[in-house]
Amino acid sequence: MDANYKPFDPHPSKPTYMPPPGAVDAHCHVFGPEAVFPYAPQRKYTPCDAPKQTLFALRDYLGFTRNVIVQATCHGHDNRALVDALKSSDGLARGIASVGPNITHDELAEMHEAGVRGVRFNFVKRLVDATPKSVFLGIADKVAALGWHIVVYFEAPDLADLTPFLNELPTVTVVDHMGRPEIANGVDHPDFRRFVDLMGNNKKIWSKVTCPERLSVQGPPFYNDFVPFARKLVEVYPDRVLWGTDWPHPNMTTHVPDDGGLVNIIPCIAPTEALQKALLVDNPMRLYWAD
Ligand code: 0GY
Repeated sequence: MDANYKPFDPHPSKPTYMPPPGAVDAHCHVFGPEAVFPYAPQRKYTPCDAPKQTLFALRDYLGFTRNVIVQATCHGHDNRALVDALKSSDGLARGIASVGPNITHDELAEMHEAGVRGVRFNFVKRLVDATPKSVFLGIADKVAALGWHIVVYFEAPDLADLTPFLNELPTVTVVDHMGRPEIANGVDHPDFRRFVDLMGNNKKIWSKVTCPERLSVQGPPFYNDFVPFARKLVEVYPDRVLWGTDWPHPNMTTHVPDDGGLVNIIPCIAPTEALQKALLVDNPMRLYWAD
């Protein structure tokens, strides 16, 4: 583990908000354990191990039923820890992999069998070396054939440049953490309006309304300044939003979030039972458990 790396909270609070039956944590990771699944040589950080057993125990403790596990950059294109977690989840976890341009149809089919339903394209410069868009488009065509979708991670200043690429993608595209808006600018800033408009213009684009702990300036326990951003997307596009813990919260520098506290924010961003059910159950089930 890196010297300045902050491990996840081993004893989160029990949330006071109870998610509806069948709720899905649609953004979380497994890390290692390093002794079994070593981190990638080209990684930009070395995390604290965060194994599948700890993730599944947290799922139950927080009142969730299912997980969508997203391949993190510290494991590069080596999806073994992810696939191992999916295989031992009794069908209660689906996965998003990270693959290179030489991935074969047979390798993708094997991952599909384990529960992978998409790939992630990462544009965040502190996490990965750049991949040419033509390479991503080639991968997109391969995974489209399996009915998978694409998850993209980028930061708000990159949205204008990326918009033509996002519109070119042949599949449903899920944007991580609302495209990382600059929360201090407020919800009406042109950068966030651009993102809201992108989802309005392209019905294949979904968003995760995630990561108050990364985006909020006010910080814990209520992350009040994050709420209007997430709530806007939930109310305008109720059938294209997903929620997740982001456990084990890699690369946090300001604080270690309390996962129970993060769950308690859900009714602030999705104020009705119908919106909560769409966000936590119907949307992720449609995208990840359709087959
Ligand atoms: C996240 C965010 C981060 C890390 C990764 O793949 C990753 O390493 O996604 C981050 O550092 O912002 O979604 O987990």
